[in-house]
Amino acid sequence: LNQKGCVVWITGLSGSGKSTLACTLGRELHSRGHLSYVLDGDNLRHGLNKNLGFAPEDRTENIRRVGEVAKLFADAGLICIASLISPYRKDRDSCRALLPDANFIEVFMNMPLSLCEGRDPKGLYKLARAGKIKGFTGIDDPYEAPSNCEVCFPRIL
Ligand code: GGZ
Repeated sequence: LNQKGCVVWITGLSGSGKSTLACTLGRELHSRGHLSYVLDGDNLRHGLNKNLGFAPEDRTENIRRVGEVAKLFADAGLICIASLISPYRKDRDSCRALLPDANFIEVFMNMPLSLCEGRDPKGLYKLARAGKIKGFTGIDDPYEAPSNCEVCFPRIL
């Protein structure tokens, strides 16, 4: 194995395609002989982060933990693909600060809210609009778009 570890951090709204990209990227890397591992926010909330909700301080702690774990994977030489809404810029920047400059690649799923809400694969936007989920990102909780991302889908900033 001759591979330098890094973190690919995928951020964006719920339903913007983060998990799909993470999975596709992992498969593509595998086919090219690279070891990778996907850390998916939604999955980690069933284990490592199951004591956390969606209040701002909980999201911050969620991102902090995943950033630290991602760094461990990168230190071990893997390409760690982290897929979380990670709505607050300061939290993403804290994760970036854990790694050498070239080893943190921030990927922004730049999808309009209308598109994500139109897809609504889990019906969560509908619940949020009905007031049955409070503090839903993009509805009544902010999403701070990156200003310093390395990659932007589908458009270059
Ligand atoms: C945002 C929420 C919320 C609220 C539940 N706000 O698209 P999903 O459903 O499958 O993935 C989303 C997931 C977000 O977890 P993250 O760990 O990525 O969030 S963060 O980075 O902000 O900590 C969504 C679901 O949880 N979900 N309630 N209120 N998304």
